[in-house]
Amino acid sequence: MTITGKLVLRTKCVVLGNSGAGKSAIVQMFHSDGAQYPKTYAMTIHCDVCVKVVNIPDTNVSVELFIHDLAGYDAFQEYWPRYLDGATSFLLVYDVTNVESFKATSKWLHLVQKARGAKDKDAIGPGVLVATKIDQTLRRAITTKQGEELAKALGLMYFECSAAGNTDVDAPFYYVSSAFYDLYEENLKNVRRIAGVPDEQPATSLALDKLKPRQQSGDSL
Ligand SMILES: Nc1nc2c(ncn2[C@@H]2O[C@H](COP(=O)(O)OP(=O)(O)OP(=O)(O)O)[C@@H](O)[C@H]2O)c(=O)[nH]1
Ligand SMILES: [Mg+2]
Repeated sequence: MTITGKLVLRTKCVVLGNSGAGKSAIVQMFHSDGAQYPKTYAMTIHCDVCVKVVNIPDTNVSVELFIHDLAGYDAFQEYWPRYLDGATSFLLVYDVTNVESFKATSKWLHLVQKARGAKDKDAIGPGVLVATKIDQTLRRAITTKQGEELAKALGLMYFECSAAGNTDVDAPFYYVSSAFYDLYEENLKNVRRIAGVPDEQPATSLALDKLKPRQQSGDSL
């Protein structure tokens, strides 16, 4: 596809999972390029929002991630649907040292599906399962294999990271950005097919051509 200028795509990316799972730590490390690790726990109240731009390699496309770091504490559950409303991508986080957070992932995925009114998981936009705190090797209760199996069952890509160790925190965000771009391209292709627009021609220019009044034969310019 030929695009002149820069194309910016925007996605509301919700980060969700049990309280204390490590969501804010991941978000803050990603947002600050590894500079800000919250050593002391500060519970998220309602939802924290930040924006980060991810450039898609070898394209002139960037994805603006509007990251919504959702409070996992139960007291906020009546607000979860509101913050999930309009989400088009998500990171579902659990703590590898905490079995409860691992077990709760299906509940969280169900909430995403409900908020999107989606009957099947493919309709809810790109999402990933993120196992965090892998630096806690001695306290680890959930293995990589268990995580991978869960991800497969939920139909999500699996990532492992440690915010404390600044290990692989960016990867799930990059994946979601790239998958969101792929989804955009796929949808654009479908629109082109329906509109009968050849792939090499910019869709916008053709749409404008079609809007021009047709010349009647014999009309002078
Ligand atoms: N060892 C270790 N500790 C971590 C890691 N990530 C977060 N923590 C700690 O885990 C605690 C909870 O982290 P948060 O990121 O605040 O958890 P949260 O999921 O945002 O929790 P809520 O805001 O209550 O939903 C904090 O004390 C962090 O310092 C990690 O990768 N390794
Ligand atoms: Mg938090």
